[in-house]
Amino acid sequence: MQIRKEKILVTGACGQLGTELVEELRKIYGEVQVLATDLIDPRSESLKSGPFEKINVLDKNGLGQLVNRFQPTQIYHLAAILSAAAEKNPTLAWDVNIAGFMNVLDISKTASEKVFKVYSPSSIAAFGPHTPKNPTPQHTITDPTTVYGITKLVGERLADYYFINYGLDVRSIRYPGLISYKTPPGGGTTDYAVDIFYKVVQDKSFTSFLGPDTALPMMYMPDALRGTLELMEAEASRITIRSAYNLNGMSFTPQQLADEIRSQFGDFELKYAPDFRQQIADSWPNDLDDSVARKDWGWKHQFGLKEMVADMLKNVGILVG
Ligand code: NAD
Ligand code: AKB
Repeated sequence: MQIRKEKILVTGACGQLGTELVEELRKIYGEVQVLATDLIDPRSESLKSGPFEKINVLDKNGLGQLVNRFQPTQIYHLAAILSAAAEKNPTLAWDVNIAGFMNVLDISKTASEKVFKVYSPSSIAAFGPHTPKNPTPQHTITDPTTVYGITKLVGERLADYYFINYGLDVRSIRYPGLISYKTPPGGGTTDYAVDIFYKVVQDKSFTSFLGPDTALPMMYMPDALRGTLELMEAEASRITIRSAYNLNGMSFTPQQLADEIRSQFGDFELKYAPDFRQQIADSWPNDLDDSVARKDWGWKHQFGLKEMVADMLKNVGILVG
């Protein structure tokens, strides 16, 4: 059997997920094999360690030319506008999240050299107030009330459509809120669970924009990276879901997170000032049933709340001195 040498193009590479995913992909496939792209200049040194191109995913001609020039075998499409930012500019969110994804799908299906796999994440935001919350099944009611969630649901349907109608090997995960320390989150509703670590370590004080009892599904970045790579490496015959897989990590409320941080770090001032993001969080699941991902390609998370808090405190402590 001939082994294909993978070449990977990543859109939205400067974001919270992209920065770390590019690092992992370059470790596996080699630095020059992974082309990182974004609308903005790279912020981290690791992104500058290999090829980088500035590209707007809405520029279909420019993106098409880049794909024909670089000839990726896989595209990781991460460019997006997240939930809270999307509520402030729904038109932009629709354009980037839907038209941008359509551009990637169309270019992948017509590229001069074959694009074998496309990855484009979905989110717990694809669910809505009538979705069973605890846990949320793989197949269930999806009635998102945010523009971000609507675009994620449409993206799921498009992924399935391109697989069925054009045989494009599209794969996706409904990520919970991602918690990490290397790159700040990009304007989501789950961002509080990252911000709290910086505020506690720097100021010993944190004000949560979600109320104390708001339970949301969350995942530590190392699990998200591993899950993404495992899904992309799985045999195509094992992938039964082309829209997006539920993937569970942990579930906690701001109060539970604060209690765990207190037990490991010490006391700090905690206040609550819920804002418009409370309504968004209230429409999302509390916890996910990820049994289909476990059965299909062997997914299993490693980080629970305690382990995640210990690692975040250690690394944020180092970063802020
Ligand atoms: P982010 O906001 O941190 O990064 C998105 C990147 O896309 C940014 O660097 C931005 O500059 C870029 N971008 C925006 N518009 C663009 C355009 N027109 N052309 C090119 N680039 C553009 O987001 P993230 O957290 O890294 O999310 C990556 C993907 O994962 C998204 O699809 C998001 O919906 C999904 N996701 C993330 C989370 C999370 O908690 N971070 C959870 C669920 C799903
Ligand atoms: C957001 O809060 O918008 C993201 C997500 C869960 O999709 N973190």
